[in-house]
Parts: sequence; structure tokens; C-alpha cells
Amino acid sequence: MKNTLITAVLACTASNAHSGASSAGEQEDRPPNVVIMFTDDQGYGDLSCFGNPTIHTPHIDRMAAEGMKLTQFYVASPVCSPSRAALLTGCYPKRVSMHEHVIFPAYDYGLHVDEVTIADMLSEHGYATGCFGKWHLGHREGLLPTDQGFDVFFGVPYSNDMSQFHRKPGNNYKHSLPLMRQKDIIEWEPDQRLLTRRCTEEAVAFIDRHADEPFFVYVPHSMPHIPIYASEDFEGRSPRGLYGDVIEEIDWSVGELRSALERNGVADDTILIFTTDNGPWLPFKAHGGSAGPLAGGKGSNQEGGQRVPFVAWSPGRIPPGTVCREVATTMDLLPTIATMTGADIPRDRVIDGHDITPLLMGVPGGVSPTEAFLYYTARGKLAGIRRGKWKLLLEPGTLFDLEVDISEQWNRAEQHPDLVEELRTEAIDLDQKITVEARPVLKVAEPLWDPGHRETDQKGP
Ligand SMILES: [Ca+2]
Repeated sequence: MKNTLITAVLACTASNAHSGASSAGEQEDRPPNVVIMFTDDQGYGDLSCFGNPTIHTPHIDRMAAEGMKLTQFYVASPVCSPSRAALLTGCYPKRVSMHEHVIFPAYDYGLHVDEVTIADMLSEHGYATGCFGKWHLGHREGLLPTDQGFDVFFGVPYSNDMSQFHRKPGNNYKHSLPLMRQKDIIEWEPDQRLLTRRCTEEAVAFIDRHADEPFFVYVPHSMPHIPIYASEDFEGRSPRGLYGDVIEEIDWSVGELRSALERNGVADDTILIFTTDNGPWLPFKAHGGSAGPLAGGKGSNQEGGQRVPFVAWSPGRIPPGTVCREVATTMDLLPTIATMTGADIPRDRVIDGHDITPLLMGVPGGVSPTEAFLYYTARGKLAGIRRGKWKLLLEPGTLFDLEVDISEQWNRAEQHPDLVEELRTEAIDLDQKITVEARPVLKVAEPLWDPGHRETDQKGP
């Protein structure tokens, strides 16, 4: 059965595979820098290189033209915190007990400090590490980026809506949005029009400071999560409206990071990745994004909730102008980065992700190492499984051929009852194993700041 499914998976398209192989086997003195841009709630259809007709993203398009697009790339949850936990640990959110929805300001837990993040792994390997943007994996003592392998943190600890959109008359909601540098709050309710620009400038300055050593730069922009804001330079530019302006400013951010790499002469020593944490937030209509041809959005286990745009660029490593149609996930990034940098992957624990270096290098005939991918709801309940081209959602028991039917329109369950039962059993078995093996979160009793602080502070825009 497995062989049948593997052969059913389409092979990678690698039109220039030879050019990517040149440095793959060479041991350079310096391991490559890693830059990951991880936007918030951006849809599969929100980049021009992924088909958007009105949003203009020339910098990301150029990354794709000179690098690789992955068209079947998944995040491990349709919401923020679990998705971020999976990216940074290479594990299903449930394995690290971060699966039960997102972290709110009053929550007393976060990703356990004993987990090995990509930042921990690269820090151990001699990298300078910085996080510039939205964290959202816990914000009490011991849970912040500087506790999880990052030398530097500049940004917001949780979502940008977790003060103004939750503070309504009569609901007693007192939490504010802090802007932080390391563990210090430098502003309450920062001007959100400037968040993308300021995080970009901090990341660029970090690259300038650390260009002489290997570095890991993680840029989880808080945009385009609602409430959306663009700076004056971008507001009113896009025919798509403010949402388009926000994406175009994020695209500018990609260009700034790339310029910093080139200015410092390290572009050829860097792997630059652009992707997003979950699908678009559709109820917000024009202020939410588009999943393009995919059904559903943020919070959904339809493809629009978890399949996201992915572009990787690394001159001399990743073959230019290529498209990989294999299944891959954010959980694959930790083991892949370990391979590409020579860092030690954690061996004392289970990691769910797989090394996709051969896919990114465009090795001809490369196939996905993911035999089965589990879908979980926003609240962490097992929702379904993808194996090969087939996707089963346990409730309501729909079966889709995702390579023929990307929009999940034609339920094939009645034609394939045996396959439905086989996939259901496999999903439940895999989930039970993860449940039994799950590692704990870290609970911290004392908050770092008084949640009611903001009442005397400045208002946001
Ligand atoms: Ca998100």
C-alpha cells in the first residue's frame, strides 16, 4: 500500500537541479545563515507568485523566481500558538502540549523551556539568534524568546488584537499590548502602523551586527493578523485595499532583509524562507486574506486553514525557478535546517518532522518523506489525515483526492469505504501514540507585569 501511495505522489519539478547541487556536498568553512519570515494569518492566495491578481509582491516573487515554491506546504495547526510551537520544535503541537488553541494574555503557561527550538539548536551550533515580531508561545518568566534560544527579542508577546479588539464595554478586559525588547516592556500599545517597519529595521540591524558570524533571524511579523495596519508609505497603494497595503509592506520587508544580506556579502551563505502561520481570517472579509483556490481559512481543517504559501531562496543551494509539489510541513524545517547547517538535531526525543533537504535542493525524483500528516482542530482535537493524495476528515467523514480536487468539492468516501476505514484507523492510532508520548508545557505562577497596567497609558492608533 505504501509503495502505491508513494508512486501516486507527483515528483518534484526541478528544472535546474544541477545548479543547486554545486554547494550541497561542499563543506564550507561557515555554515549557512538561516532567515525565516513567518507572517500571521496570510492566505495561500495572497502573493502574486501564488496567483493573486491585485497584490503586488515583487520581492517575494523574485525570491520564487530565483528559488523554489512549495505548493503543498502545511502548518501543523490552523491557529497561531500551536502552529508556532510546531515550526520551532519540529513536533506536532500535541506532542509538546501546545495544541489547545492560542495563548491569551492571562494564560499561565507556554512552550516548555526544555523543548529544543530551532534557535536553541543553532545557538548551540555557534549562531547568533534573533526574533523580531510576534512570539505567542508564552510570556511569563522563562517562556519568552530569550528563554528559548534567542539572544535577542524585539516585538510583541501575543496577538496584536489582544487588547483593543477584546476590550469592549462591560467585559472587564484589562490586558494591553506591550512592545518588548528582551524581557523589558518598552512601550504599551505601540503604534501598530509601524510594527512591520520597526521589526524589519531591528532585524536588518541584527544582520548588520552579526554578518561576520553565522546567524538565525526569525521574523514572525504580527501582520496581517487583524487589526491590520500599514505605515504611511504603504497605505493606499494597493487596489486590494488596506490588506493589500499590509502585504506589500511585508514584501518590502523581505526586500530589506535581502538587501541586508547582499550588502553584507552573505546572500550566498544564507537560506531565506518565507511562509505563514495559518490561513486567512475569512470572517473579516476585506481585512482578511484569501486562500485562493482552497476552501476554508484560519481555524478550519479545510486546506485553506493549513496549506500556506512557501518560498525558499538560497543562491547556489536551492535551484532557481523551481516548484516542488511534494507534501512538506513546518515541522520539517528543524530537521532540514539541522542537515543544511550541520547542527545537531535533538536525539533524546521524538521529532515529528522530516529532513526535506533533497526536495529543497531539487534532487530529481525526490519524494515527500511525510507518509501521513495529521490535521488537528484549533482546539487540538484530531480532525483528519492526509496520506499520499488522499485526505480524510473524520467529521463528517469526507474523503478528498487533493491532487485532483484542491478545493475539496467532491467527497469520494462512498466510492472508497475501505480506504476511509483504513485512514480513520491510522489517524486514531498515530494520534494515540502522540498523546501517550506527549511532553508537558511549562506553567509559571507569577505574571511578569500587571495586566491592568494600561489603564493609565497611552492609546494606540
Ligand atoms: Ca495566525
